[in-house]
Amino acid sequence: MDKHVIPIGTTLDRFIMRKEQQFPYASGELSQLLRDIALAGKIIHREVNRAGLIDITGAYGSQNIQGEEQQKLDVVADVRFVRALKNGREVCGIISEEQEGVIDTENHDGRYIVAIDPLDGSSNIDVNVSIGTIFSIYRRISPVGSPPVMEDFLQPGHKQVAAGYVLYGSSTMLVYTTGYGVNGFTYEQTLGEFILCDVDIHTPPVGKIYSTNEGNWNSFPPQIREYIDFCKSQCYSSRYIGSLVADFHRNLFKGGIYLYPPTQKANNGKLRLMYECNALAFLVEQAGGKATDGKQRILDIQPTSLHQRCPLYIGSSQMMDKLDTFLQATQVR
Ligand code: P6P
Repeated sequence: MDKHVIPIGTTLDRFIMRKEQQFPYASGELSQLLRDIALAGKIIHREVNRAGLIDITGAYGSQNIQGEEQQKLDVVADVRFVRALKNGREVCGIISEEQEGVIDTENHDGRYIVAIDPLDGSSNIDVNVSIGTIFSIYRRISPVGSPPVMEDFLQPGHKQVAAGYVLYGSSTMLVYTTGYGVNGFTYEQTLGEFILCDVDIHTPPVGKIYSTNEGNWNSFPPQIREYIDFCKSQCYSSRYIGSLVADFHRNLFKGGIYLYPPTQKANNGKLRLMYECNALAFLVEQAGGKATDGKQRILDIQPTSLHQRCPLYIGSSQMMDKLDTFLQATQVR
């Protein structure tokens, strides 16, 4: 077997080690950071899977920076990931959907920063629908040895060195990229290991699924309504779980397109650039797909604030190209 081929069944630890051997300049810090994220994912897996058995479902009783009702598991996930990243010592700073400002880990020698949505889709927790963690990793810009600064975080998505998600579904999966393809690992809880199950994932260039909340139809831009009508004319299936990671993961494997356009409630879209859109855009491009905000590549957006939102159109390349013909069409009425 080609020594560069890493077989299905390989543990995440061994996969990371083998990949590191392919990049002699790698210092092992990013590898350790990925291990820290996987550890936190295992802990959240345990909490999510017993959520109904302990008093950990339901609202926490406070709101996050977005003004959204925090779920108890939201807060638990945020605490767990921040603690794992602090203890891992590779990360100098974190931004989280659940916290307003920059989290200084005090690891000022850490060379990386992390943007994270600790538990996306958390409103689905109480009804046992799949939820997920989304993460982006960047190299810091400020000097090693100093506290993190805002410019460390306000980097465009094309500067990511790694990104991925943990999907807590019928099985728990870790899917990530370091810019050299996308690989998927399933958590084998009896072993406590993430096991390689999907090697070098490529999303089909076309699919027959479109995902959007059609309850927002009346406030969708006309070009989006016309595109959705086109999807219906092609007899595509509408599949929308209301949990971004689950919707994205299904479309990644089956082919499809996910749309969160501007709406009356959210005139810049609902999803957050730094810890939702950028990570998924990096993944989908590595898998052969595309991601835009309707005007530009998500990964080219220059952030101006930590929690800024943007419209998100993401999925199979040919479906994204078709959408673009609708978005570019001048509306002659
Ligand atoms: P809506 C969950 O709150 C989330 O951020 C994503 O996981 C999901 O895709 C989206 O919002 C659902 O939003 O407005 O359709 O309920």
